[in-house]
Amino acid sequence: MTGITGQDGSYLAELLLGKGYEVHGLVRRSSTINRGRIDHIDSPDLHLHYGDLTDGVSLVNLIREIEPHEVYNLGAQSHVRVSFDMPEYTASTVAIGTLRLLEAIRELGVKCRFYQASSSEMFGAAAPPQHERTPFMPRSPYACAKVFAHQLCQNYRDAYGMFISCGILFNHESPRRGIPFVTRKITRAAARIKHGLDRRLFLGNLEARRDWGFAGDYVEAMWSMLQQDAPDDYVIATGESHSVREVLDVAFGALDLRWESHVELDPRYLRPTEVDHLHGDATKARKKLGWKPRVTFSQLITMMVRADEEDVRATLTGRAPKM
Ligand code: NAP
Ligand code: G4F
Repeated sequence: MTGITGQDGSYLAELLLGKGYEVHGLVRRSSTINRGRIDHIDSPDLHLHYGDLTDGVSLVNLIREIEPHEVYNLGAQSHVRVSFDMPEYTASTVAIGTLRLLEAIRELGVKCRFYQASSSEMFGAAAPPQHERTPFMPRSPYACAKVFAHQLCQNYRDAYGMFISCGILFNHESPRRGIPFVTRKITRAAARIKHGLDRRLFLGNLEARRDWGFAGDYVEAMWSMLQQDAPDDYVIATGESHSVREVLDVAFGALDLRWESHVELDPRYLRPTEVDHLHGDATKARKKLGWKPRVTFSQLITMMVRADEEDVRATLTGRAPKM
């Protein structure tokens, strides 16, 4: 698995270990250890290996050594706003990183099933609701790179008969979501404001609408895609969309706060091109995979607020916050 230290990777690792898998995760070298999301996993079946999606040699060596039965490609520079500042690096991890990994598998002749983390961002400006046949109209370097990776996967499936399935996942969140993403930025700020650690929250476009689900539900769909008789592509979404403003309503409301007293607009968080409205139609996944989301929008945001409150309490009492 690439991206094991990320939000989705941590939930997927738990799911696979629970099913009796031996899990091998690729981790990047960094000057500090960055494994907060998987530190709690205590299993002899979890193995971590240094590697990087920008380093083809490391991918070849790992595929040769591990000979995996299933590969989940979750690693990415996954922040859309940052992709405008670092387009080349984003393309190198997201687009060419996928190519490097597929080529390693193909060149070594390893027979495995491959899951590609495609994204609803690929739909960009396409009118909602978006489904598997909706044309891609990407609006950021990140989305362009995901379109490249997605179409490359489809090409390798057709050209070489590889078992490659792409999950076109709409936004999914959790208490493990990275702090720079809007839901977590809001739930964390609300908790910190409630307990006196912060006073203000700076945000960009409050009108953008997303189809937000719970990451724990979404990793089940990833696994399920690789258990089918044939590879295919699936949209994974809740079928409901909400605005950033509504996230503020639920998060601050859960703490009896008025967000209007704390939120300020900061143009730094606006994007050169925005995706206004993502709203997925996951009918195919429901029919073919039997997949449906369990956690509702307000349950999700409230769950995140409660977890962030727990972290604030830990900070205030001198314990280490979980995330
Ligand atoms: P995330 O929390 O940002 O995690 C990204 C993971 O990729 C981290 O483990 C990160 O490692 C790793 N990574 C970054 N650059 C890398 C590189 N050069 N080489 C190897 N690994 C690298 O993302 P996520 O939310 O779990 O999303 C997982 C995947 O699904 C991503 O591909 C994302 O683009 C895609 N996706 C996400 C959503 C969503 O709403 N969450 C929706 C659709 C698609 P570090 O921990 O070392 O940074
Ligand atoms: O939380 P976001 O940064 O998520 P975004 O851009 O939708 O991307 C996420 O979901 C994609 C799936 O559709 C993934 F592929 C991708 O990897 C990532 O996980 O922003 C959501 C919305 C945007 O419209 C943004 O403009 O919130 C708006 N927003 C308003 N203020 C903000 C902010 N976003 C961020 N990150 N920070 C703000 O201050």
